[in-house]
Amino acid sequence: MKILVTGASGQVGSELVTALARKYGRDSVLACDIRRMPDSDIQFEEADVRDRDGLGKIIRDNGVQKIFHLAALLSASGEKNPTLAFDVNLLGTWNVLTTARDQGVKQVIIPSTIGVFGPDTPKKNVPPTTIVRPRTMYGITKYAAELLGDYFSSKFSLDCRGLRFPGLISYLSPPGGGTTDYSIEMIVAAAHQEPYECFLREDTRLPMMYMQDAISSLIDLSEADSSRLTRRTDYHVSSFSFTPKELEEELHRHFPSFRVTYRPDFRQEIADQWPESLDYSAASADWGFKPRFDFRHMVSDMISHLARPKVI
Ligand code: AKB
Repeated sequence: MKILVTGASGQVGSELVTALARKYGRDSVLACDIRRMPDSDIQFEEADVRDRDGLGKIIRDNGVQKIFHLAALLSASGEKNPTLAFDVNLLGTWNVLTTARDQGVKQVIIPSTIGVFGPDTPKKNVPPTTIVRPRTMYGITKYAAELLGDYFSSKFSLDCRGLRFPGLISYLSPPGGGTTDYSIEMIVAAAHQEPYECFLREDTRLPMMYMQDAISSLIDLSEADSSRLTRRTDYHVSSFSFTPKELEEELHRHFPSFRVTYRPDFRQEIADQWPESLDYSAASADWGFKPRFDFRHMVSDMISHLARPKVI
């Protein structure tokens, strides 16, 4: 089976491609993105999801049967360039779904995000079915992508599945253009023994997850027995929630001289619309979702991969 990953050079894509190659064999994976993946020996095709013909050719020529559609602009980039976010996130998803339908692809997995929530959404332990009125271009396009996935599943029997990710924390590939990116930047700064200026207020509590758990959740959802699924494109997954101040304090345990200053910018308004925590019981009940990393374990694992030896 050939598995296509769009957005393969991004923060999630680059790690998903490696995990899929390990699980199903290198020849089963085809990576595509607008920019080449650094240091990878996985088959790669340069592709822009806005180009339906180019995408169609890649899917046809390679006999693709499953797609992980990760290409997307994140929340902060989406507010800076709403037209590009609309084109990549929404038209790109339309192109992937229509091409998948027309070429008999078996399954499409589309990650979504807590960005679909808006200021009217309850804040704590939010279940998948709740008030969803996003006010960012990222949220609007990702929510529409969830609905398109539902539509293609029921109308054309295309097996579309998806989950709403919280902020994702990882050390291998840098994130780009997200609101939860502060968490990675803060850990990297501490590990490199540099001060950090945080672009969110110190009391902004958001749900988060370590990348290893995010990658497992994508693969587990894709492999789950369809007869057990009670939802399609909006399973919640999450591991823990914390504020910038709590992360700073945890980092102090490892680096007592670490200093953070707070200077909220336009991303504060985005974060203020998102919930503090998610109810992921449907994912646990339907396909056994269970995160392995808690907050402390995530921080110490990040540091073990990032810390530079101290120069004396
Ligand atoms: C972002 O901050 O935009 C993303 C997300 C929560 O989807 N990390």
